[in-house]
Order: sequence, then C-alpha cells, then structure tokens
Amino acid sequence: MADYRKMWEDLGMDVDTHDQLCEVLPQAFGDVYLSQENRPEAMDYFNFVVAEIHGVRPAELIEHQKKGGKVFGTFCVYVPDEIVFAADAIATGLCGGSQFWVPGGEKVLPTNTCPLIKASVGARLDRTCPFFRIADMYVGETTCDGKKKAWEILAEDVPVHVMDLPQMKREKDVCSWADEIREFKKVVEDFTGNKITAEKLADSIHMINQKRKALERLYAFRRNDRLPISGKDVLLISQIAFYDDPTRFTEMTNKLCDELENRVAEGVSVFPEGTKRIMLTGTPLAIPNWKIHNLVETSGGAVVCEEMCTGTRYFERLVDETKTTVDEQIDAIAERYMGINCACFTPNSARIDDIVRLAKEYKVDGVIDVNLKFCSLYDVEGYTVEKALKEAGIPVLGIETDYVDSDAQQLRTRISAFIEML
Ligand code: BJ8
Repeated sequence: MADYRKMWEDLGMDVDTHDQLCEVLPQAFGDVYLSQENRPEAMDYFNFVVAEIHGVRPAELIEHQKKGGKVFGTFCVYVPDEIVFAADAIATGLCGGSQFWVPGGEKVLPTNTCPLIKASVGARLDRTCPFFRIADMYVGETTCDGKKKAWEILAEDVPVHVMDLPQMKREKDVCSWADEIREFKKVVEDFTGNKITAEKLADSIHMINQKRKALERLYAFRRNDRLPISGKDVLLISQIAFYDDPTRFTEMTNKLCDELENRVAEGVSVFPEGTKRIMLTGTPLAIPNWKIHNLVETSGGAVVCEEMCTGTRYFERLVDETKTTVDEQIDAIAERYMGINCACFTPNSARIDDIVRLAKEYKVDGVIDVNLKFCSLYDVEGYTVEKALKEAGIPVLGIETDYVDSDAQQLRTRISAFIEML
C-alpha cells in the first residue's frame, strides 16, 4: 500500500494499532483471493481497491471535504443514498466486518452483542479505521435493538442522525417511511447547506439505479451452469459497492460483465463440472468477512447467490425514475426501500418467498442459512426459512458464527458434509 501515514495521523487515528491491521489484511486477501485460479482480468480493479482500502478512497473523501463537501456514514441498506448524493454529499458504508475491531466495541457493549455492531463501534472508538474518522455524520436506523442503543454511544463522539424504520409493511408504514425520508432530506440539506431539487434527486436516483443494474447484470452470470466467476469474487464486489464512488463502480462492474459475457460465450468456468451450487442467506457479510464463501469454495461448492444485504437485497428492484417532483420522488424511494426484506420486519413472508424464488432462479443444490452470533432477528427467522426450504425440497444447513477463525475447522467439517450429501 502507498504511504498514507500522514493522512491517517491527520485524521487522529491510532496509527500504531492500525499498522497491525495493515499487516494482516494483505495476507488474508492473498490467501482467500489471489490464490484462486483463472480469475477474470477485470478483477484487477477490485483487487486494487482492496489493496488500497484505507488509502485511495479515504483520500478522495478528504479531497471532497476540502472543497466543502460532507460525508455521511451509513450502516444499513434502508438508508437511501439517493438523498445524500442529491445534496452533493457522499454516502459511504461503515459496517465493520473484522474481528480486529471487536475488542474495542466490547469495551462499551455487552459481549453478547452481534460482532457487526461491536466491530463498528470499536472501529470508531479505537480510531483504527479512516472511514469512521472521515464521516462527518453517521446515519443510524431503528432496525435492531443492539444498533438502536449503539447509536446513543456513538452520538457521544460523532453527530448521529437516526431514521425511525417501521417494522411492518402496511400502507401507513410506507407513508411513515416516506415522512422519515423527508425529514432526512431536511437534515442533509441543513448539514450540507445544499438544497435538494427535483433535478438533483432525479440525477442521484438514476446514478444509484445504474449501480443496481450493474450488480443485477453481474449476478445474472451466476445463473449459468458454467460459472465464469467465483462467489468469492462477487462477494468482494458487493462489499466494495458500499463505499466506492458509485459511477466508477458501475463502470468497472460493467467492464467486468463484458469480460464475463465473452467467458460465457467461450464456455469458461472457474469451477470443475459437478461443483455443487450453494446459496447463502442471512445476516450481512461486511468487508473483510469472507469466511463462509472461502469455506464453501474450498470444500467442493460454489456460492451462486447471496440473499443478504451484501447481495440481492442491496440491488433488487429500482426506484421509479418517472417522477418529477421531490415529493413524488421521495414516495418512489420509500416504496423501493420498503420492498427490502430484513428480519426486523414482522411478518416477513416476502423474504421467505424471495429465498425460495432465488434458490430456483440460481438453480441451487442447497442453501446455507448463515447467522451472525447474537443476532436474534435472523436466528429466530431461521426457523421459518428452513421450514420453507424443506417444504420446497431444497436442502438447508443452518450455521451460526462470528468473525473469529477458531470455529473454521468445525465449520469446514459441517459444510463439507453438507455439500457431500447434496
Ligand atoms: S436491512 S440485515 S443491513 S439491519 S446489526 S440486524 S446482524 S444484530 S445488520 Fe442489517 Fe439493515 Fe437488516 Fe440489512 Fe442482526 Fe447484527 Fe442487528 Fe444486523
């Protein structure tokens, strides 16, 4: 990685502790990613983004701030990026996916909190991630109890705006989410000093839709019998989608898709014939959490789809681009986002339908229901997920894990046995 020490110091980071992360990440990335054979050439861009993860993009965000722009940090796919970008600000995902940050979170949170929350809080309070330092304002949501309380702790250290997400999907809930987005628009306008016009909002809606379309296009290649790209690589791209510049990301993803089109035409596959097709469902896999994909793809399986927030929930369905007033545009945004199926909703039968639909569309041999430890929402919903899959005749394996590596061997045994029996 190029030398960004000065930038990190200026951000008030604990540079010495951060060095430890910089030492282990390239090794982990090399082991999981660079060891793969016959990767598409266009993955070079995404490799570069990860290699420079705490350098290139943070430097761009700082440049934006120097010109007077603001950066908003988000933690959930319900927070509409469209509003942020329409105010000439930048939205960046902040979810922590590494065990490195967990002990920092445990200083203030109960141990039995999900690792995603602990890592996110730890990254901020221990000052070991540039993105968490750069964001001028954090945008939280009322999805799960752990997050709701974590915002209060983070708010002692950084401005936090919390969006009140309804937990049911009745007509009045969609309206109340639209109101919440209107309020968010006002907060963003006041914080940035920039007015969000219909024209600006139309542009940002279009930009984010383009990104969704690129991801949809990428995922479509995974429906092929011969898989031109590994699940690991697609996961990496899904993770990068949360913080890269959206326009550049779309362009680079489409470039990769052009290459994959050629691969499909030539019948190239990165897996041997007969490799079992696995879909993952459950809690999100924030970067650099590559654990389950790596286990599956080194145990005779290929991950062909993720019904996750780092997966289909992030890009399926577009915001209607035909609306012309800000009010109508916000209604359209609310409509699209309320179509996401997080386990914090009740009932959440649309997620169950999605899982069965996706399992068929991607012709999967089996599904792994992955739950982050201490996430009771997805844990409890696992009952309904597994029941529906069994009824549809699709084999399912439920696993619970966190960011530590100590259970990797035991998980490998269970995953290998599952794949063998398919
Ligand atoms: S829309 S999945 S990104 S809330 S933090 S709920 S794992 S206990 S992340 Fe999420 Fe939005 Fe839903 Fe998606 Fe469980 Fe952990 Fe809570 Fe979590």
